[in-house]
Amino acid sequence: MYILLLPLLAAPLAARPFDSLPPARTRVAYEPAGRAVTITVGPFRLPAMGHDHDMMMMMDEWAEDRSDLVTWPADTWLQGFQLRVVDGAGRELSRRLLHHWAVIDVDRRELVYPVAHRVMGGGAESGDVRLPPTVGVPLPAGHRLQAFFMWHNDSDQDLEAVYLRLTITWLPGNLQPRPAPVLPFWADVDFHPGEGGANRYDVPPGGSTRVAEFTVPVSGHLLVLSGHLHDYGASIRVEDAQTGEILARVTARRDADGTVRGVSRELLGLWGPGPHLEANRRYLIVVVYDNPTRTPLTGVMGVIGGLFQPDDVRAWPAVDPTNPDYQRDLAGFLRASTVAMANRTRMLP
Ligand SMILES: [Cu+2]
Repeated sequence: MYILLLPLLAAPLAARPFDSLPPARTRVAYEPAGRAVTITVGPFRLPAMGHDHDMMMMMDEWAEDRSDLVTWPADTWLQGFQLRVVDGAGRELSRRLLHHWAVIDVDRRELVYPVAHRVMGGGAESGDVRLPPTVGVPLPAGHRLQAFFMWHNDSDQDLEAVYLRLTITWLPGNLQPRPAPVLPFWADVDFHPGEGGANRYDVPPGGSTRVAEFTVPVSGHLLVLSGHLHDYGASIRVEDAQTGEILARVTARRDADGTVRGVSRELLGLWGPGPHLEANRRYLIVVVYDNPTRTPLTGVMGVIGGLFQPDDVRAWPAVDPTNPDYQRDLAGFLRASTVAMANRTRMLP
């Protein structure tokens, strides 16, 4: 019986090696001595997409992969993270294989929106983060984290068995002197909770300036600001809506052909307290794109992200899981990742 079955099973597997990939798994390594937690998700199969960005968008339709929920193991201050893309042998691959990624904390709300807190994340162009030990992101035991990410293999080669490996470093929650609490935040110039991809817009020839208003529910200082822009992006600034005062600005680092290589990281709290945002006051996010081409740029994004130091962290509103935006946002993540995981051209379900 086994003798008969084995060749039958082995033949198609040998002919289609990608199909032999096991489904992506989440592994968590908690290393208290090293004050680190490493989350590994994979394997994923990444077919070559070439340089056709629109093609990726059509095929995957905002498909994001996800990790399982990870329950945080201890009362901590997060200090930083190191993100690596590795192959099955642990060899490092290009970070640019990840178009964007985020880890959400479903048990805390965002600063600007009543949705799950994006506790860390970035785009292909952003780097690792390491905070000075005088500040930390409070993360208590029991908070549930989940990673979501979009792969983008723009090389000419299919990649087999690719893993995302995220190492998070922390300090013990009872550390003295106590670090100042800081929380990552983000704001989107075109925010649509739960509608992945709806935050994209087009830029006509000549360029555009797009504006959105936002408020924060708790006062505090902007310590660090960076952002996410697509090619030909120029800058993003934060303004006081009433006075027009520019509180902060980040700029794109670009190649001569308009390719965005990075967005500046402004250390606003390095030499002073950083700009102060008041609870419930109106602010603007202003996104500037150039477009020297003769056709519209399609599907661009304008997102700021950074670190916020609340005047009183206890005033941070509790997460409200019954809030419709919270639910829409989370449902969007889960829907997008269900699409990704059902894509049989990439991996087995
Ligand atoms: Cu983007």
